[in-house]
Amino acid sequence: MTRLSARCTQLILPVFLVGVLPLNGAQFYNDWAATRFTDIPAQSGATNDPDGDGNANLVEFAFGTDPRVPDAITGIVNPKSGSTSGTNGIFSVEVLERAGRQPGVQIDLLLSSRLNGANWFRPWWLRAITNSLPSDPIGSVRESFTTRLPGTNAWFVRATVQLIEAGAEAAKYYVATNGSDGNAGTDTNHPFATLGKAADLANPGDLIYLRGGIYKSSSTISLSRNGAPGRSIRVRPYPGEPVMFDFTGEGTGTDGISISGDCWWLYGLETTNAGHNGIRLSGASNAVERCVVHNSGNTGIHITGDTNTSYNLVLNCDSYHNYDAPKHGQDADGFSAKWIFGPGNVFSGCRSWENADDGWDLWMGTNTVVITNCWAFRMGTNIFGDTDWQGNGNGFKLGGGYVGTPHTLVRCLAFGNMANGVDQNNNIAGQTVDNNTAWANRGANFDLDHDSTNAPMKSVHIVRNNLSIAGRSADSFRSGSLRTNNSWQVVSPVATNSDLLSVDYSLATGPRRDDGGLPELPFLRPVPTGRLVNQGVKNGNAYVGSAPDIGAYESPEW
Ligand SMILES: [Ca+2]
Ligand SMILES: [Ca+2]
Ligand SMILES: [Ca+2]
Ligand SMILES: [Ca+2]
Repeated sequence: MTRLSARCTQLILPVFLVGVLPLNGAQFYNDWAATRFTDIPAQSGATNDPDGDGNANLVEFAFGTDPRVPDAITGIVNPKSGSTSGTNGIFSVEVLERAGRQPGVQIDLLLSSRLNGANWFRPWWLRAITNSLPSDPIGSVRESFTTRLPGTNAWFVRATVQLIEAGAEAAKYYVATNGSDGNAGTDTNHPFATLGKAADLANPGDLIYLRGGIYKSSSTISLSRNGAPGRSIRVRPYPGEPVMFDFTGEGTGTDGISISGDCWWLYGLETTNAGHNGIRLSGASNAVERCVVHNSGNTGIHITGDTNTSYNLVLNCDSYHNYDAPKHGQDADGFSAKWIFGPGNVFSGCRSWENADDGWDLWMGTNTVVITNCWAFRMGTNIFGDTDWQGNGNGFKLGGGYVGTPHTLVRCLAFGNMANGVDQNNNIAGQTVDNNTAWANRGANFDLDHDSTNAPMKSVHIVRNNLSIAGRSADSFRSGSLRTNNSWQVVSPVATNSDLLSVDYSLATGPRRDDGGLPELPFLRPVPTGRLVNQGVKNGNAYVGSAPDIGAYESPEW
């Protein structure tokens, strides 16, 4: 633990917790050790401690100490600044990673105000790599962690280390840009050339590795076979080798990757220049995780099909610069679930920016979609030089076409969109809109009264704990909407930028955490102990402190 305060920056004792480990974490660590040492300790598991110095191999791996030699890990966690009075103190800690920043290892810092270690919590941390000092080992980096908390406490600091990437495992099929579909495809020296070839052979539980590089394809890659529950067919890059699919040359209306089968798990892929959707989902129980989809000719990641199109998860994906030139931007959304699909489809942890039309569009969707912890920003901006621009520019468009389906939008950010932040469109069912933050949209932040014909509603909107600041048009809601504990109801005078830690959105498109999570920024977070904290109504969503905060973020308490 390191004690952090301005008056007393005192190193007490470093304590490292080792996080959840993938099954083959030992191999990842062994690969590292093999390149650095002439021998690998007999106890080479990530949680083993063969030198008995109290630091598990994974910790020594993360911080660059020797797993074979007892060495106290000192000088790793260094308080840089703290404040002792007033509120909103800035606390900064620097972490020395002697062996450089290990890919796939998530280091987090926990704080407690008590020496006995009660009430550890993880605040948000703005992270930046800083220069190493002349006395640091060659190849080391220092990573700064900065947060803002009320300034009257001294904090004890400890680190957790979690292994995210586990290194290569044995795969059923290998694909490489220099491969051949005439190869056996079952080892890395005889890879296939196309993902489609492997996909046509895959069975439940199979892993397909893609070696790094750019895969060019002018036709749709179809994933039509089925995995099984608990035994998805996994498609992912070989560890440490970025993979891009470039669909340049596809015709308008031709998708990039089409998942019509069930139980596929696509992880860590990038697509560009698809003729139509970058990734289209029409099967069931599929996961698309940590994929980046951009410059598609229509919506980036799209769910549609039939009633079997259900329980798909789109997790921690980014979708940007998608644009349909023939219709001057009126169709291409970042993410969408449209027309016919079944229940259980979820978007979580995703970012959508600068797409031609909307961030999310649930146009005429026939079943409830949950969108949680997602960001939609700068939609509808004509960055494409289109002289007959038709893009809408809503952040979250919750349905349309007078189909009545209740959707759920929770803990999302909508900001800087050219039209509305959150928009009902012509959905005639009530929507659940809880704990969202809408800021500086060019239309209304919340327009849940968007229906020019005023068609009768099947149910009422539930609108709780939302934060609205600096929308250009007034927020509006269908009469009868159940509105509870929103910023405009509990804060007077109305909430302004001064209720926020930051309105600097410049890092919103920045890198994600190692675990795939959204970047942690001060942007749009409530001022600690400010007017938005603990002012929400308990609505079933997790919170800290005595009650939910207003908006998408919870201030930590201790
Ligand atoms: Ca050790
Ligand atoms: Ca050691
Ligand atoms: Ca749209
Ligand atoms: Ca709270």
